[in-house]
Amino acid sequence: MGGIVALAGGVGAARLLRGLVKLVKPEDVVVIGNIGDDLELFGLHISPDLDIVAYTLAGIVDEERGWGIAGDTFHCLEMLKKLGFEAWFRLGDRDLAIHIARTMMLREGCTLSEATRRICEMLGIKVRIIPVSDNPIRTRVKANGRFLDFQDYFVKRGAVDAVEGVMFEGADEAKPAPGVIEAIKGAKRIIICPSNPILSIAPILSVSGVREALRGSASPIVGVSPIIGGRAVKGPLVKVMECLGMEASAYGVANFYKGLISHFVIDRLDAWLKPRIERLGIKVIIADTLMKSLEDSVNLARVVLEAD
Ligand code: FO1
Repeated sequence: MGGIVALAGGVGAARLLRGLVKLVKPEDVVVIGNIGDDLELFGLHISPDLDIVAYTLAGIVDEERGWGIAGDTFHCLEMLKKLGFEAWFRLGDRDLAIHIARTMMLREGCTLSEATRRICEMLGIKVRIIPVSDNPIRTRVKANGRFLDFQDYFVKRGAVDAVEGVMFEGADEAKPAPGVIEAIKGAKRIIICPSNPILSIAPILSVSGVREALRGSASPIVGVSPIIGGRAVKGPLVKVMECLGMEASAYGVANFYKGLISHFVIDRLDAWLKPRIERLGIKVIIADTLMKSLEDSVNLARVVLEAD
């Protein structure tokens, strides 16, 4: 019997996963994480989406922000600012320790997936979190006629720009990290978390062999809509979809995953879209998809596990 595989971006994915591990053994869950948001700052390798999932599962995430470590301080960053360095990416002191540890492991010759496995072990996480690739993939967002690094677009500029295109630099050469394809092939259920399909899930799908392995799977592939009532729970998804000429709705997300997912969980507010989504050949499950409390996460995870 295979396990459960989840394709994951950041906060939305982490919130679903914290519910999932209350219903199934964490050892049976493999998370395939997005690395398109990774960046290098102060000589350190930062993997925001892998960390958001890891901190959430370790129970140390800053719940309000959804990223970073609860109760963290920012002394190091403040000092760097005094020294004249840019401090737009809010790296807390404890968070920095993780980036230092990861960077040291990478310098010693570890792959990103090995470093991630070791960090997860140190944090007591039993879920296996695998970056989709050990090769770098960098999401670049085209705005005002030029490509910006993802975090420049997202954090530094506050995602205010009209998006003219998105590319995943390095994706053509990237190979799936060890365990990624095997996990998909052996999975009894695959979840596409409520993450941004264009900025968080597409970089995962862009790695050679991933899409094919998903298409070849006979198990249910259950997507969860990150859009509720025409609004993204977090981030610039609606604006990005509109800019790229897509319908910014749960239907638009389902259409993006057409041919890939067997089931799609949409919010009650979007129940009216069910017939249209079903015409895409996708089974639709209507549920409460907003995850504020742990109970919300568990309830949504149950819906995802029971979809058939
Ligand atoms: N998001 C922000 O909006 N502002 C930040 O300053 C910021 C810092 C940060 C530091 C570490 C980390 O792991 C994540 C951080 N994030 C921050 C979140 C992150 O950049 C995005 O939410 C993801 O890349 C999108 O999934």
